[in-house]
Amino acid sequence: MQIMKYAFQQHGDERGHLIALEEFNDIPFRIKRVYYLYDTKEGVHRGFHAHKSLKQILICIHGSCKVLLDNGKEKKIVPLEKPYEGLYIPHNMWREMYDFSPDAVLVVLASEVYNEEDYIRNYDDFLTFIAKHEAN
Ligand code: T46
Repeated sequence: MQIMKYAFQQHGDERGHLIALEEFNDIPFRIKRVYYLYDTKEGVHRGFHAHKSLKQILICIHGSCKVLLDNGKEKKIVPLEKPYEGLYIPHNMWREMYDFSPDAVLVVLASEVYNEEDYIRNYDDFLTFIAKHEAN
């Protein structure tokens, strides 16, 4: 499984750093939604789903967390601990987020507005979905 982790351009000087993200230039899709997770309690695991068509970029802009990616055949754990790193998660990918530091702020840039119909929240359904997808 190929992990797509972006290292965004940092505009840094003696005052500090600034990162600017533009759709299609820095982010490979039109950004239709931004949401963020913060104050995640110790030991909590989130996610446990895949998306049928949604594409996202996850950026831990403060603190750190880990993301487990699973394409049904292979699993990879990706640490997110730098504000200039963005993890691309394509559709048809199971994800779990965990090991949040108490100060973690995880920002997500999404290619679509929120749609519960796009979620696959059962792991067996996910395996069935990708098997059908591959057959076509
Ligand atoms: C994902 C990972 C990285 C909304 O009303 N609008 C939204 O845009 C989102 C994302 C969520 N919600 C509601 C739905 C639930 O009642 O917020 C609540 C928590 O959502 P959820 O349990 O899906 O959160 P996570 O952390 O398990 O997953 C989220 C995203 O839902 C998901 O797309 O890839 O973050």
